[in-house]
Amino acid sequence: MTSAKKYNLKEVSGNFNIAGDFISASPYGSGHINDTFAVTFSQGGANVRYIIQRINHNIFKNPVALMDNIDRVTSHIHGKLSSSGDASRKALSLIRSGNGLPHHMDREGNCWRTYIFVENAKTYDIIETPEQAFQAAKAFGEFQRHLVDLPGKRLSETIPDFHNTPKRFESFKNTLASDSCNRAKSAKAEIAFALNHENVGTLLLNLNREGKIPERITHNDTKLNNVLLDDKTGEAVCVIDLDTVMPGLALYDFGDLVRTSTSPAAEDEKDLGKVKMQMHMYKALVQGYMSAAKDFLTKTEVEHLAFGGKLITLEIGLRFLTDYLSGDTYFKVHREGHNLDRCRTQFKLVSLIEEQEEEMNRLAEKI
Ligand code: ADP
Ligand code: GN1
Ligand code: MG
Repeated sequence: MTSAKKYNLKEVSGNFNIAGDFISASPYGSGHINDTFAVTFSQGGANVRYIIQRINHNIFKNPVALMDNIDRVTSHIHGKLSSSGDASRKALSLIRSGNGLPHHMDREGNCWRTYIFVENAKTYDIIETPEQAFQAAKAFGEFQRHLVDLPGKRLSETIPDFHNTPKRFESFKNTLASDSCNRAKSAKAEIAFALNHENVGTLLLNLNREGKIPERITHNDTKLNNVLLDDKTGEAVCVIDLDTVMPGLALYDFGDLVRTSTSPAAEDEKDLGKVKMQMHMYKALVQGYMSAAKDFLTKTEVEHLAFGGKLITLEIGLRFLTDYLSGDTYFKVHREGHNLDRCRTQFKLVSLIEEQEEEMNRLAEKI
């Protein structure tokens, strides 16, 4: 979590078109990348909340291009939702800065943005019910469907090669070769696991090159806690965390749902016995995703749903391992060995997916 004292949130929020008086700001959520604050304003006697975020510009090198992506994507989706009730809950709504931009750049070079706070809904770090899995997968499928006809130029790649697994392997191997923090000795089993799985990284990219899997506009960070579920109905309300919305493969999105919504264990659980690939959750994911995406997915995409889960779980595990070896410079960490713990849960899940991959494939065929 980020200290609210480090930044003057009253001053930052004063740069956005928010009516009323600033009341308070506090760090919010459990994201690994940006600094997120819930900010409360008093408007005509009522307290109204906003989400204000400082974009991590060490990771996102061009926050202005990133905000242009988000502006285009959210406007397009709002256009589609405008006839359907409360659109401001169903897609993120940007509040513009005083000079009409979707962001505010402060004197220190920090790029800030503000969203309407989606109330009466929350994110879950750990999956609890198959209904949640269904809802999350349906929401990300619908998100992809809404963007099939986004007009204008190709979206900017906010992090180039984000899901290029072979490149992730390359950078892992370079980090391992230098072992600048002398940590490789404490991760021998994980390093061996990674090196044994390098061949997994190429299949989808090859299918894409062969024209069997198309490039689409995808979310690319579809972990369970990037979708808000309604407190009362449990239905998915709104897909959030749009920093990585850019050209990608549909299976990356489905894959990250498998990674984060089949196991009842936390991403950083130390007891690996708790990590499970629960088939009933997987089934709910396939049903939810297909309910929204079946009309546009190709046969080859549908045939590789389980593979997408294995690939993305491996890739994120590899990224945690690489960050552990390089001294924890990318993901926020809250304890010693945090990234290594995260890596271990991911690799355990990869093994469990491998054991059940055929059954997972058979299940997807039937839906
Ligand atoms: P990060 O990139 O660091 O993961 P997110 O954009 O996912 O940051 O935001 C972090 C958390 O803040 C989310 O998991 C969610 O709980 C909350 N959040 C983000 N945007 C909103 C919003 N518009 N309304 C309510 N909660 C939000
Ligand atoms: C980060 O931003 P957040 O916390 O939703 C990361 C994802 C990883 C995820 C692992 C931009 O997601 O790629 O899968 O952590 N986001 C970025 O939990 O690197
Ligand atoms: Mg997030």
